[in-house]
Amino acid sequence: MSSDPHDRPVLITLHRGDITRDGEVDAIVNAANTSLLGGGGVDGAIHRAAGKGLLAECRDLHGCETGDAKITGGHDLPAAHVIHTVGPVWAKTKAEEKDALLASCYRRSLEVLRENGLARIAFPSISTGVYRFPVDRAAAIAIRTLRESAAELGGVEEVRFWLFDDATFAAYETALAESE
Ligand code: AR6
Repeated sequence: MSSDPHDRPVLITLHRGDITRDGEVDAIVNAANTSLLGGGGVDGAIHRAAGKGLLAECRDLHGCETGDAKITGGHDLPAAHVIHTVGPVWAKTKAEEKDALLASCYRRSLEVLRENGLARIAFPSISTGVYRFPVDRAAAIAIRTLRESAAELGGVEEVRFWLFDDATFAAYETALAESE
């Protein structure tokens, strides 16, 4: 057995509730849209809790492509940073691009985390709300991509999921159990 921490699978934990209240990670991830100027769902909750300073900082980012991620400060949030990523809209994405674009959100979020010297991150269930990506499929992609990307990048100490409802929690529980 090796004692190199990079050889160990990243710690992934599942939580019920509101991601905006998590002050124990370095960054929370926002399931944003390409404008980065706010919206409903978790995006709306993050902007409400972070205050107007977040919107002002987002304006200077000039949007974000689907599958990419950009970082800001956390402003009034307990977490110091927000990583904004844009998931695919299920109905508007070509069949062969759906899974890859969702995987890219998780991979790019971890890359941005590590590029900024950060180690602990919390995610919502990207694309499975308004964007209607099927949650079982999304959960499997999320867990697999995070395990692979964390192993490649190194230095990721903790990945948390904040899941809002029973069906979403159950989907991630199954995906996590199947990945172990
Ligand atoms: N904490 C954790 N999870 C939450 C929270 C919260 N405070 N609020 C909602 N969820 P969605 P998407 C869950 O629609 O599908 C926005 O308008 C929610 O129950 O927020 O990627 C953006 O501006 C669901 O399980 O994100 C975009 O236009 C999950 O978070 C669009 O929605 C994701 O649902 C993005 O759609």
